[in-house]
Amino acid sequence: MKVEEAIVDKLSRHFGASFDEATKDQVYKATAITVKDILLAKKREFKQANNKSGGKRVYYLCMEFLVGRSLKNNLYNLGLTDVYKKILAKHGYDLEELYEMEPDAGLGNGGLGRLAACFMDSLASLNYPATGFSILYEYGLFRQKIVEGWQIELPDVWLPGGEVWLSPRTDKTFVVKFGGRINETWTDEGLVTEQVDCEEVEAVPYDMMISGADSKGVSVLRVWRSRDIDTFDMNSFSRGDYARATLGNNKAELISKVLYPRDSHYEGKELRLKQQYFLVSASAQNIIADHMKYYPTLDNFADKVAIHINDTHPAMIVPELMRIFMDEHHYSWDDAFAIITKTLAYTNHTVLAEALEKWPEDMMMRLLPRIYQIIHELNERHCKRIFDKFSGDWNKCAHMALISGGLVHMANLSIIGSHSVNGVSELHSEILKKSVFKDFYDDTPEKFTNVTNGIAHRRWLCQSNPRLAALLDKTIGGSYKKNGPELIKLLAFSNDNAILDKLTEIKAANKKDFAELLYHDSGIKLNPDSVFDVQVKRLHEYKRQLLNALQIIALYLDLKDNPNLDIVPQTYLFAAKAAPGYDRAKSIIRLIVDLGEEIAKDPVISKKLQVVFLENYRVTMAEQIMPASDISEQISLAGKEASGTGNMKLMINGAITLGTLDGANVEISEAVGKDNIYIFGMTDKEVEDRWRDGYNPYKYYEENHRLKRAVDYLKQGINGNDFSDIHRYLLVGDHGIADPYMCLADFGDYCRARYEMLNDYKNQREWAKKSLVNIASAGRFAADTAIKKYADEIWGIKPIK
Ligand code: T68
Repeated sequence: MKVEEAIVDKLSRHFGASFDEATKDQVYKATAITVKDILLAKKREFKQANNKSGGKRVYYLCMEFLVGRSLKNNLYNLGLTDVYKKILAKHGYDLEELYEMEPDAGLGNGGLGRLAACFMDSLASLNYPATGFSILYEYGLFRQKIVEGWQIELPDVWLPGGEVWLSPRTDKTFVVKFGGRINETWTDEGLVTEQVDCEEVEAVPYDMMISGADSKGVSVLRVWRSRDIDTFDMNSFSRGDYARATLGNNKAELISKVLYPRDSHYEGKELRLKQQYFLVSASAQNIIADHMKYYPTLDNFADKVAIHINDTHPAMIVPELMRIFMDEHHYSWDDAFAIITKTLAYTNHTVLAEALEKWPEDMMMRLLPRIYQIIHELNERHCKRIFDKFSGDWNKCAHMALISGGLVHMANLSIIGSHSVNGVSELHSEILKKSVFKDFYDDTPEKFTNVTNGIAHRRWLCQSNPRLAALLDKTIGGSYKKNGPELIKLLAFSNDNAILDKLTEIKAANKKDFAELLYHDSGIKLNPDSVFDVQVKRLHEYKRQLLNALQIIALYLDLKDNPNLDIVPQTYLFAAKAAPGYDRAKSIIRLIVDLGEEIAKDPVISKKLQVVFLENYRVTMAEQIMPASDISEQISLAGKEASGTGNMKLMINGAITLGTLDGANVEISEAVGKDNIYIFGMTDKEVEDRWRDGYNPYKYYEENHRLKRAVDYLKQGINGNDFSDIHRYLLVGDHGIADPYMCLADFGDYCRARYEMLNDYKNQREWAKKSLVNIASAGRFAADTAIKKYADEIWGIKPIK
């Protein structure tokens, strides 16, 4: 069926409407359904080709996939944007406006979830057979509203509008068991282990298809929704107690109700543990059932299947596969373990101690008795081996144990269950080997490797910055779309003034667009002629939005002293969600909002300095802001940010990094060279030394007059609000050590680097040249590069021909 007919057909069948009668929302949905149909057909062909080749497949397990919008991405990747644009225009619809009808699929918190989504895109574009597994959260990450400076969380109702992309597969459900007890009986077939008297929850899969770009590939994202099996209590019903009759229903359905909104922090809630096991068990059963459809045995499982544990959240895949191999397929412990470890690989995404997951032993014993038994046995065997190998080193045993201090250590479980362990930037992977997982590295150095993160450059450059993409196409040809590193060809134009001026024009046009969009959406007016300095990411102390705020306060006070100060007009754009229970993060948001409002009240200073906190940061907003940014703030305390991916998205859009030597900033710096990035602050090694020698923030405060003034201003009240809690936090420690992320220690050098940067900004040609070098050097951070490395060195999968 032709596209036009297909849309007409969907409108009529789903909404009983013609183009003339339909609402814009209905036209969006009908359009999306036709695209989904194309994707389904494409997926079928791709799957058949893979079945024919008998190739290995990767399954990517992740509690979050921050997909964002799908219509634009899929049309682009299918090469159908223009076709759809024309047809819709014929009926009076602007495709760009239809894109706006789609809610973001916010099934993730931040970098980790977005990385998973970028990887699905690359896998499909490179023709690798891949399935992502996750949970169909009814409510994604909360919507953020700012009321009088405070963050308020509202539910994110994304399914109306988002569900058009999902295909329910009610024929492929699995049962997941919780609680009860374990029965072991001897029968003619040997020992039978069963979980009885337990709660059974049905896992119903919904598939979302993600098309590759200019390829035959389609990735499947399969998300599980929980459903009660005994949906109806007949006894209650016949007594007339209708509410109770459906009560069970709600309990099971709670599992997939809502995404936990804490990033970089371990959440020890029973429901979270249930979510994790729900994902793991449904996915493991699905993977094994698929395998058994084609092969009569699990002996070749590791040759046909690679499973990725994305952060420790799905770590229970290790005992769950052991359970299925042993209890259902009668493998011996050793045979099962050998196959399973060959199948599994694990990526760590954080070194923050508070983020490392440790589940209470008793909770796991009660909720997942069989899984607990298996982990217990894994632990016994593992500890014995370590004890023998390191001749009775109890310390090592204690560090490496799966169970210790009444807690189950999920990172340790992930490492011993996997054949590969990687960090997400070179620096981060080194830190894992040297400190966080040092004992494991001493034990099995061959497991440890690095794969630096990457971004879906077609989404973050070609789709979100069409002006820049058009210039690139004209200047270096379009091959960089397939092969990101070819962006380097742009370097040949670094002295071409016509190209440099064009880059400046494009940035100016993007800034103007963003300013208009913001004015339209929220009434906030930006000065597009100022430098756009952007810090957009989750709010966390270690990311140091507070350091940025302090620097702004210092500048503001300078301007109060001397309103005629000759500076480049500056617009600071912040956007960040704070985890709901994270009070410090919320009070930093409030500080930024109040600071912005106070400055805005000053008619003179506000012409040179503006601070805006953008509400409800999400993928779609990121796509709008990245192309309009001049300065990319990547200022985490060295050693804390595992990689960062916003740094790569900003770079590829021509923003220049102001950053510490942390995470992937180190590699960005190597890629662009020191003239094209502004690095400041302590290195991770210096941070360590500073702690060891005794860190005293007071010293920096006393020594730096501007810093002292800025910090003290917190106590004076900003926009009528008191921030002495932050003042205390920085100088004496508010419930803990003072200035735990060393904002004061890095303040001076941060201001120095920024001063140089703004000075250089005045020479727009030179600035454009730096921008060009950044764009040209960003190709190595294409997610395709990372995926090829995972495929070749970790998963052992091949593209389907
Ligand atoms: C991020 N981690 C890293 N975690 O902070 C970032 N955590 O440096 C890195 O670039 C990115 O992962 C991709 O590797 C996260 O985003 C979470 O979102 C998270 C969520 C739940 C629990 C723990």
